[in-house]
Amino acid sequence: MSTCIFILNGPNLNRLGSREPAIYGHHTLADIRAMCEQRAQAHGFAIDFRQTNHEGELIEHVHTAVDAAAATVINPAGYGHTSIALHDALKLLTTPLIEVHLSNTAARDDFRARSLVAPLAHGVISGLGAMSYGLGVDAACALASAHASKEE
Ligand code: DHK
Repeated sequence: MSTCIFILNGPNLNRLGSREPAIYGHHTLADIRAMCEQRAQAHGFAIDFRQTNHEGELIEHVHTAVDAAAATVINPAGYGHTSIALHDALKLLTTPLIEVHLSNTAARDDFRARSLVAPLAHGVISGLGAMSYGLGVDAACALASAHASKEE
């Protein structure tokens, strides 16, 4: 079985740290990556952590996760609200999927209330800042282990 958790990040998340810190916090994406790596290691998993500002590239990353991930954590950022193509790509996954958001999207603009990813996810963690990722990794590792033992 794969022991790699894919953590995929959509547009503008490379600007974390300086991007609207009152909403997204002061942690950079590099900080979040290091935290996810530690967290996954504690569960016996490695991570493959990716970010892109391009929809097609995000879909390519999902395709790689389809072939190689034990589970996937995704912060689709703006594409989660708009991208049918991303939704279709995520449908290819046969391993667990967790959606994470730094901010509480339900408490923001109306256009952020709809997620095209959430109906495909095992769970959604939103509004806890960098902690959303940490909890997302914990959940992904637990679900990946459960999924692998079912497959045996
Ligand atoms: C990040 C974004 O870039 C927004 O487009 C989403 C999400 C919320 C977040 O909270 O992590 O609406």
